[in-house]
Amino acid sequence: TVQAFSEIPGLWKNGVANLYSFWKLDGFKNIHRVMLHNFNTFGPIYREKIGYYESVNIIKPEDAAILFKAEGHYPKRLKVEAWTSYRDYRNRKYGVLLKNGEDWRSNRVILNREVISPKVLGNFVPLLDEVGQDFVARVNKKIERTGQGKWTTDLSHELFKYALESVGSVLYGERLGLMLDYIDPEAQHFIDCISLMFKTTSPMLYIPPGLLRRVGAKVWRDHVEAWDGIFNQADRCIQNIYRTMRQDRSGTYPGVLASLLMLDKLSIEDIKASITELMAGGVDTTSITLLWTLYELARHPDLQEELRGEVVGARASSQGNMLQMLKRIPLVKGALKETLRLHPVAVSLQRYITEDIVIQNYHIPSGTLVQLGLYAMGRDPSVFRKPEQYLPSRWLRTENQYFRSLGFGFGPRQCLGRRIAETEMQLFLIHMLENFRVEKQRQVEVRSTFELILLPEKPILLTLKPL
Ligand code: HEM
Ligand code: 2DC
Repeated sequence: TVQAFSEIPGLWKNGVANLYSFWKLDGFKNIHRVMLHNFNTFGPIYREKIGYYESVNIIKPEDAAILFKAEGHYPKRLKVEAWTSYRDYRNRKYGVLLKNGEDWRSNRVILNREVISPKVLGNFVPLLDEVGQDFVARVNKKIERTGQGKWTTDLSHELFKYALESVGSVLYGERLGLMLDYIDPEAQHFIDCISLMFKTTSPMLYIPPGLLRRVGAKVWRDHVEAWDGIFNQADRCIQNIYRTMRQDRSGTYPGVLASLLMLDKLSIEDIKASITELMAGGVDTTSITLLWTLYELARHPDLQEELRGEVVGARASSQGNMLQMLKRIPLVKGALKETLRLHPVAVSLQRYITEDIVIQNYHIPSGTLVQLGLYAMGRDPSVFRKPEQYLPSRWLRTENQYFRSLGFGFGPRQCLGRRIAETEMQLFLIHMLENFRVEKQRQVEVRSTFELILLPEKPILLTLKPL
């Protein structure tokens, strides 16, 4: 017989007390390890209440399948109140990231066609490939300048620029110029604002932003400043395209923004809101995933050679056709999935379920917030054998992948930037593997820290050498 909702193990009776012990454990920065610990204590399902937010947590792929079957027509994630509070405060529209219900769906359907449908890949690839080539040229220049035939650095700053240049080129159909020596200080400010925005969001997951605003707390003020910087820069880019739209550039792909404006199916305000979200969502996510991937390849030199072999072979057999080449690099794609397994951007996926479900023999009523612990699942030995090992081959066709590859979320509410992210990251690895060997000094393992997204807790130093 099915057990009652109230029988689910966990600490969910006293939100304030739990918030206190969470804070004492430094849980704000360790949410991923706290979740892992909770699964070890309570088993594959537990209930929790921290501050004002209550959820049921699950970890198994089979249970994820049940969760996503109950997400309904308008899937809804945990509401990040810091983000909605800012928009309300400044009277700015929600884009797809924050919309819900029919308003979300109607916007999302139109955006899907321009941003994630397979037909747009052909438009994105040449743009993203050019950015990849420019990154290689930039690294070569840096190596030359050291006079040592190699370059040792914390690549994160370069990767942020690469990511912004990439997403900018597909959104606006033109280059921002971030692969040059002297970059627009406003673009650098935009990058800094995104990091600050994420960092100031995490405490507000547990302490209501409305309260912090009333007491004039610094996190709230910093958060507003960060979003202001993000919106100002995005507005400048959008205005720039809007002004030059009439210029005849027949034949060339004009970018996502111009395509949406010409399509004329969304209001300009809706377009602006979602383009801003895409631009802001496209920086830290892919750059950090690429940094972790280079880190893993540096730790596994033999694997790095194997991937290089695959890339060289794919280049030869596709004769300069990049779309073809992208179909011939299964191990590179496996490496990216493996990175997201061990170092996911999102600690969890969440949905408010729209029907009653049974998970691990417990009844869960419709309306409950259910979280899949993505970080914990990636490290669960009953889901991935030898989970501590970085093995891209576990993602080859022959392996069981049922509800295991969820780094970008699932279903109609999955990551809208997924195609851009995947293509941009694959092209990056192709170019890097074709041109450089990546090495690192011996050092203890780098762990993750939670700043809304998971980030390396300390700088990762890598050495790049020309082949
Ligand atoms: C949503 C992951 C890159 C824009 C999401 C979600 C995840 C995610 C897990 C929530 C999905 C769900 O609830 O099912 C990632 C990862 C990335 C990445 C791992 C790179 C490695 C990007 C990029 C962009 C972007 C490059 C923009 C170009 C968005 C947007 C949403 C979203 C707009 C909200 C979609 C909606 O609510 O309809 N992402 N993302 N992401 N992501 Fe990404
Ligand atoms: C953070 O408990 C932990 O892709 C919370 O590109 C639950 C939660 C809710 C929403 C998640 C968030 C977590 C992590 C960051 C995500 C976000 C949804 C979208 C966002 C996964 C897991 C991200 C990084 C977007 C950001 C776009 C943007 C304009 C800021």
